[in-house]
Amino acid sequence: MKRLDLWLSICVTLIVMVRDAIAAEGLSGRRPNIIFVLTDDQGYGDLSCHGNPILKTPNIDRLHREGVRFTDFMVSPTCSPTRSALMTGRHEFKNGVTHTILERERLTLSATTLAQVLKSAGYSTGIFGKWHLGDEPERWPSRRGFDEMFIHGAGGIGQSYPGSCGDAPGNTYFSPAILHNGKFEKTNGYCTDVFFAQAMKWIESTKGKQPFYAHIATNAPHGPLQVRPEDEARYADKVKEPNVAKFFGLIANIDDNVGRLLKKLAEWNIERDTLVIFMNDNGGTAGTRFFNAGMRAQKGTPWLGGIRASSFWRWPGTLQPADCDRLAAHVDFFPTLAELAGAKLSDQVRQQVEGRSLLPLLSNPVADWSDRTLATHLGRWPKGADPNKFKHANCSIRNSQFQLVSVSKDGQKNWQLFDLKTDRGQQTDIADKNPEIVKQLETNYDRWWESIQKHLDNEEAVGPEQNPFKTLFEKQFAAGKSPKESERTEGTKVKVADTPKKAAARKSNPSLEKITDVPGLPRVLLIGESISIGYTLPVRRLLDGKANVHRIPTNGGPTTNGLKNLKAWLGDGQWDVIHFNWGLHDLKLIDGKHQVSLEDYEKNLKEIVSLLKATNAKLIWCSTTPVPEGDLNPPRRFGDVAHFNAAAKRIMDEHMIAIDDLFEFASPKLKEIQNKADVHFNSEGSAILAEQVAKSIEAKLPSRK
Ligand SMILES: [Ca+2]
Repeated sequence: MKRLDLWLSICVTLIVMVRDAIAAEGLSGRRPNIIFVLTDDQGYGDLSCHGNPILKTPNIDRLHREGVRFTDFMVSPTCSPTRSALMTGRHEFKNGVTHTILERERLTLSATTLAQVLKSAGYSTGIFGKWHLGDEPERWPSRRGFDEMFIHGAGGIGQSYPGSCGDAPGNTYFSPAILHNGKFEKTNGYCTDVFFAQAMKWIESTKGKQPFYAHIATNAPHGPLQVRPEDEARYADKVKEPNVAKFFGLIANIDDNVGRLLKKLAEWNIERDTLVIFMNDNGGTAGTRFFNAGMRAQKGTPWLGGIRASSFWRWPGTLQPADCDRLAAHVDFFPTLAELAGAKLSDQVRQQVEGRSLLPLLSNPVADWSDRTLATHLGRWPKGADPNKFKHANCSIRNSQFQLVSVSKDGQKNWQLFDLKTDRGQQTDIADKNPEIVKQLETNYDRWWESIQKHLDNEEAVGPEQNPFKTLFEKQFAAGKSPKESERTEGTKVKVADTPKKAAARKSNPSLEKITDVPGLPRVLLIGESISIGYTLPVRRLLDGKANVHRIPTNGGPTTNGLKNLKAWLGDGQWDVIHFNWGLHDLKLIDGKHQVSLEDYEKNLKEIVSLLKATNAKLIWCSTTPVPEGDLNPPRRFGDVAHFNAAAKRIMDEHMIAIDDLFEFASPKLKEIQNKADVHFNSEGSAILAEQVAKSIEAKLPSRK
């Protein structure tokens, strides 16, 4: 009898497996059009279909209602990592992607992208919006399998970091200049509207000829929360926090665009030939304080709230609407679409792909799905650091039931175990009671960590001196020509008063430009924030013929930013004198607290000083200039400067570093030289400060031979 039971159970299992295989086979090679909508920094809870009590997303909800929705779908904790996994079918670290900036956002050139695979299978391919896998021309999507490219640079519109990662200068969410097949176009309209409009225009031009893959990746609702006023107004009286109203407004605008897209598909009568997929790229952000679907933590963490995403697959007439609770992930996207497209994968690409085709689950959401483990790691260790020291800093490994999480500041192992079936909010650590499960998952984690080591090829990468998007933008508009009609985005008009050239001239700051050395003169580096940007040009003039006065290519920001970027700013060149300041940003108040605490400021500055001393340059510390009394925007307190300057002075005295006391120097004449209710100086003030700075630098210049 027992034997008969066993046989019966084997037969049933076999029948089920064969049925699932046949159903999946039915989808394999069906070659639908594919539209992928990927939003940036929208959380799982930022949708009405996921229970958000205020936000209304009727059109994305429709994708949910009419599609297969994966309810346990894993992505990475931040932007580029998820995008690289989607594009390659493997974990981001195997693509060299361990950050979102610092050249560590660049997808290794040795990977084959999903777009290349789809193209090889006869698809036309287009990308609209965010790429964030490398801004250098050889890394553009147009070189990596996309026929049509319409993208902004960096991780978001208007962002710029030292090295390769940066958008066209002067861009905001309104009418940004967008890189269209290698040329910038000045658009006219709100970014999300522009991306969807361009995608729909392209779809219209290509549909019916061959199947298409349209990759629409919005930069919204990622901050800065530059929202259309009418969208913000939809939520301004519904939530207390203005930022949440803005954030919801950004999502409402995306939802409107999804609605427009669905309407078009119906109009074109291609709904039943088109698979529309919707996802978000990492855990929630501004909306999570309001609603986080019962999960713990947000973007940038290995908790469920950092890595669980929406994943809706709508294909009317083919996919039956249903929830699928099987454990799935971004790495499954590539093999799923490749199989749908009937693409033939080379052995090399097969080896690249770690994910599984989801076709069996799309055919039958309760199909057998053997358990798996998925590793997560935030990355983002400091540039130049040994990744092994951060092995357990912000990581997790999970299977369908358990998640093992380690979060620690110093990289020490700090495993906690959670049963996701009974404790989705991750409130009860059950590691002590389940040593075997911990051990098993940890073994998997160690093996995984080992496997990624040889792929970390961006860690030491040095980026170009200037963001490639900026270089190209300046080159394109240097002749003073406004974009030709043919270069403009459909339905947009360039305002005569705001040509890209004028916008560039307005936004680009000559103080930040690179200078060419006059041979034989000593080399000076200015490091500081906006105050030093203000005096850079007059200092340069005052030391003309005496020194080559360089400055860092950006606002130095707080000490945390300095630590991150100092090596890149110092470059390989020899410096004779470095004149530096930090403090004005550290002491800025955010929610009533210093952006960087006084204690951390002191710690960071010590580290900075030791890095600077290693250059063998003569160092000059410049004290932070006075903060006026009264309400400032952003807020700063009048009295704080003294404390920060005192902490800095202690360090400089200890290291016998010269001090250029601009605080002392500027204080008696503040009324004349500083702007009203503002930390900045008027042009006369900058010139006066420059005299003092030039004087202290000149005293340290090497004597002429
Ligand atoms: Ca993101």
